[in-house]
Amino acid sequence: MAGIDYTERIPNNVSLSENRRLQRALEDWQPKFLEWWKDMGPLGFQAKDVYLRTAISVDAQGWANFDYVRMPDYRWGIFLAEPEAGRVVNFGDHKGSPAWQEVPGEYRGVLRRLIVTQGDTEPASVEQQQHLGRTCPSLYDLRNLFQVNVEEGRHLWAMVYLLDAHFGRDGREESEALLQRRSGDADKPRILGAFNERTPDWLSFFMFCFFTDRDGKYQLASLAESGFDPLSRTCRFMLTEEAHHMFVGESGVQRIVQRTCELMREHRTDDVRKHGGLDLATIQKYINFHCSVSLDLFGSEVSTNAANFYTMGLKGRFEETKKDDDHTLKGATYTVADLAGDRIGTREEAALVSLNERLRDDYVADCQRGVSRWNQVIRSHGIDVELRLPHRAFHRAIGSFADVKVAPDGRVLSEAEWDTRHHDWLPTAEDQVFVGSLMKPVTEPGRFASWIAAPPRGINGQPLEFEYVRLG
Ligand code: BYC
Repeated sequence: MAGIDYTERIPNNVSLSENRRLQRALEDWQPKFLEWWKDMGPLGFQAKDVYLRTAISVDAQGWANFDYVRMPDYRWGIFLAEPEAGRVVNFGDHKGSPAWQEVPGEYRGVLRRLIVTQGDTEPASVEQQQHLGRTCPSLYDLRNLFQVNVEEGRHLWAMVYLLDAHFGRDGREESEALLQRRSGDADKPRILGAFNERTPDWLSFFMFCFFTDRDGKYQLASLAESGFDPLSRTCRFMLTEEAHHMFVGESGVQRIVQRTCELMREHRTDDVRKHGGLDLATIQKYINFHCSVSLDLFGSEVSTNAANFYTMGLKGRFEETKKDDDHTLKGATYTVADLAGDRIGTREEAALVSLNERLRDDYVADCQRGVSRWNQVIRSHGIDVELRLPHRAFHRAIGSFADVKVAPDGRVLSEAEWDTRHHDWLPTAEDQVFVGSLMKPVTEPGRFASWIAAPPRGINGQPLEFEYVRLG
């Protein structure tokens, strides 16, 4: 079961050939996906050989195979984690009942919406990153970008499989619509805010992988707890791939910070811009932006949707089964951030409606661990600056703080104060032009752009000079 059948047109470990109807639906969708990939996937590199990993098994050990592949030939397919014998619904009103193998009729609409929302983010991120290959800081980074892109493509396949296998005609229509919406398009935008933002440069890309892919980790982990077993198994396997995306983000920013510190020491100045580096103040502004738009992805602090998803047994908490409580949360409370007059404080709320905020808390703690590792690099250079996560109420568009102006340190501001100060906290047009000016492609094997340090090691034991993408 763990092995993946690559002899079929659509690689899979779900015995697709035994379900002719589903096989036909997916084979009908496959050329449309490839059409979309050709239009919206990485621009200018479709015919190049890229050193990519492909899943060959869903076992924890040895699931990946590395080889040169042209991206349109990547074997996108359908991989579910192994079934767990006797799995039950672990939370909500159906706690203790056998996990569902088919969609419970009464939850069909809600479940479809959750799967479509998850699925929509995957092609969106590929669209957002479409232009980046042209300005890569190294072949190593170029390869990592493409690895992330093909895996987001596979995550789209994962959601399309669920829609086609379990939602009949509606599911097939949703699968088509996933290929029709476009990131940032005024008429047919992607569903969630962060996925309509631009990713114009590599600093944004690394920040996106650190902050926005990490939302992916927490959302997928909550969906992996689902009582709808096919969703749970799909998300469990997706999480193994998501880890690499966050590695790309965290290590990418870390290498930028390292290079910045080296330049600061060498030239005895904070202003490393004139020496071809990214100053820490600019890096902080990008943190503020990407963190705040990613915090929005968790939804409102108080949400009846979230309570319903939980009570229905469709979306759990992060590490639900490791928690030691009644897993129904009836009568329980949780502390949520709250605006009281001109200050931000906290208040107790029913735990069920606070589930988005709870997941956001888990997420913020995880982000903080990464930022602390960046700060260790700064400290190791003897530099007295700390990067910080902005306050959770800063620059929010969703939830309790959408209508207030708040500084990164959590102070509530007047509109006038915000107007005069926000340029200090968020990337300005000028900052973006400067960052853009550094984005010159570096494509000689083993070389890296002026603004980013080399990584400590290559991919899959290969040296840094390895030709990760064959451009010749
Ligand atoms: N932008 O009660 P509310 C990933 C809507 S990332 C626009 O506040 P709820 C990845 C909401 O849809 C993970 N709209 O929130 C990363 C609702 O609309 P309706 C993606 C938003 O429903 C990088 C209304 O506001 N996965 O995988 O509790 C690269 C009120 O909703 C936003 C998921 O998100 C927003 N930011 O929670 C590639 C998991 N926030 O229904 C991939 C599935 C809220 O009134 N989704 N709204 O029309 C969910 O669990 C939930 O839909 C959300 C929102 C957590 C997103």
